[in-house]
Amino acid sequence: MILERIQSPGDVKKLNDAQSRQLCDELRNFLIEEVSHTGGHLASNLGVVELTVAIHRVFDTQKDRLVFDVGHQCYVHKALTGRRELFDTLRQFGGISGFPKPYESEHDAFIAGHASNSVSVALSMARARTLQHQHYQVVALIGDGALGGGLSFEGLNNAGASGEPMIVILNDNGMSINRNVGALSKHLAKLRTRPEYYNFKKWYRDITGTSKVGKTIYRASHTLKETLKKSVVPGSTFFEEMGFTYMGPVDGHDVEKLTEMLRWAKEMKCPVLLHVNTVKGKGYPFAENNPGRFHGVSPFNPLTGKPLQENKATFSSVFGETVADLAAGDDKVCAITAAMADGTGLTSFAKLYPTRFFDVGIAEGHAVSMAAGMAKQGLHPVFAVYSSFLQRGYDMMIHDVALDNLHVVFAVDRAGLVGADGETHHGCFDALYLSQIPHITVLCPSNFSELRYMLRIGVEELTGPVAVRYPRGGEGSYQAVSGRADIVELRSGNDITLFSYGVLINNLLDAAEQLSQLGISASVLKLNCIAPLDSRVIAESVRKTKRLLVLEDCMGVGCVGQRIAAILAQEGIAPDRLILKNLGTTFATQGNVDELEHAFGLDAKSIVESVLEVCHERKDET
Ligand SMILES: Cc1ncc(C[n+]2csc(CCOP(=O)(O)OP(=O)(O)O)c2C)c(N)n1
Repeated sequence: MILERIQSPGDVKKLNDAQSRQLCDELRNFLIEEVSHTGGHLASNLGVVELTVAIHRVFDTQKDRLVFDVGHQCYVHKALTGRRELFDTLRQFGGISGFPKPYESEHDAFIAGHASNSVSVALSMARARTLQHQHYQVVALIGDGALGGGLSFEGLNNAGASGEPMIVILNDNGMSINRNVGALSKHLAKLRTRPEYYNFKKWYRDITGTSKVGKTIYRASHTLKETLKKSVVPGSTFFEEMGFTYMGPVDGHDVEKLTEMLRWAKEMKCPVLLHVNTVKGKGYPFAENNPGRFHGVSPFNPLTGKPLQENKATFSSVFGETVADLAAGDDKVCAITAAMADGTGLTSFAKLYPTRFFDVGIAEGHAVSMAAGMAKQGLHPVFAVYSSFLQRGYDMMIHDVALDNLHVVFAVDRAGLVGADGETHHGCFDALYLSQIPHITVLCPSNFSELRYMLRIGVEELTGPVAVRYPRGGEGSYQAVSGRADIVELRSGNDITLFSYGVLINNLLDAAEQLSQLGISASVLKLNCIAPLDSRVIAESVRKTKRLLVLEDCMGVGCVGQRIAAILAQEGIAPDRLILKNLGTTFATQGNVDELEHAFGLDAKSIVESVLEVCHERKDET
């Protein structure tokens, strides 16, 4: 086994072509085996095996900077940079991350998780290198899906004009999570079938020779070369128009060819774009045939490709069914996704109502502005988006939607802790940032029935911007639909008021039950709407219990608990004891949600402990 002997990228550099090919085969088996246990981004990683090996043959990632876009395709890189033996901890609590993390290894040049920033980051690193008179290469590795995001265009626009030496490797598999969309993706599809421009250039360089005279002719005859090129490879690429030297397209599963191309690109002293054609899921038939399903997988049987656990209903699937039902009754209802049709549950809507379904690509800001225009012209747009990615559309929410009080419904999926994807993917900001927006209504269903109910109210009855926020995965044991009230009392008590929203209400109810067995009677309040905030019921309860605990899985500063505390203080009814349980000021890491809730003291057991502490305090005082 060659893979077992690879301790660092230096060992990869020692391999010849045949050994490199063998290493790629071994890496594929390794990925399938490991990810079948841990879950993770399998298809994207299978697609970049040869590319990553070639990168490590040519570059020194300790010194050179390799910037991953999204970063979900970094597994091979991790396996080759000293972390192979940690793969059984991949995406687990305390284990290695499924995304690049500079704190994990000096080979991880930059944080990644959200798409389309790699060109900007690589350009900035190239600028830093030049300004500091240093010598290293900067490489951005970006997929065709991420390339369609607006931020990529800003990066290309700036980089192409800068003339700064850097390499953008475009990993073009024709896929985002689902089939890629947009005009650029059509342009790439055309380029994919073109003969390689690189071959022509190489031939041209070969005939001009490597001698001093030949090199001079080569440099001096640039115009002739360009004319000749156009006669061999007709039409210019988008990238050349943007100021890049375009190379490719090259077969992304030919490790020798890739190595050669990268060596060539490394010699250039300008922005270079290397276009690489890959197959998402390469080498594992189940993933090749269904790359969307194997984009991000839960543990599966490697022999059958089937998940180890049956797919159960989730908030996303319930959202998908409900929005399709709403569309059946109202032909103005449109659904928008930013490249997340499967993840947000919109697949069946897309099939049922293709003319009212819009996948805009990885372009959350654009999706929000587009929804605003639709609402202005009388449609009923619903933008389904993960909480953490909606961060990209925040200004558009304020400027394009809220200022004119437009009726756009935001279906904010993955609100709260998401689990194994970790820091970059937790939806731990939306409860704060959504609540800041004037005119907005933010609804928080605690179970599937409430999601159905609130979505219908949000689309059919409310006006202005509406966000319905719900978590990843399934519901808990709280099953009732608490109705139209902003706040409902689920349990009455005298010793403390416990208060939360969304699925966390289950932890409060569990805690209240355990507390009652310990002789403490807790009042449990459930907030259906966190903006605007109706504090009357809370104030009443706090007057009685004098103690308040607010449970949330979002950041601490500006959380609902802080807002309530401020309102109560203004009204002169501050509780004797206030316990705010939330994520505080740190980024929550990866892990399953139970582990993370426990780590942050958000689980029933931790709530009981905190309550016992303050209740005993008062007994001690009396
Ligand atoms: C801003 C943002 N929106 C959405 C996502 C979710 N997402 C993760 S990977 C991905 C598809 C990326 O496609 P591509 O760049 O072509 O990479 P591939 O997986 O095909 O290699 C999407 C939409 C994200 N990470 N960031």
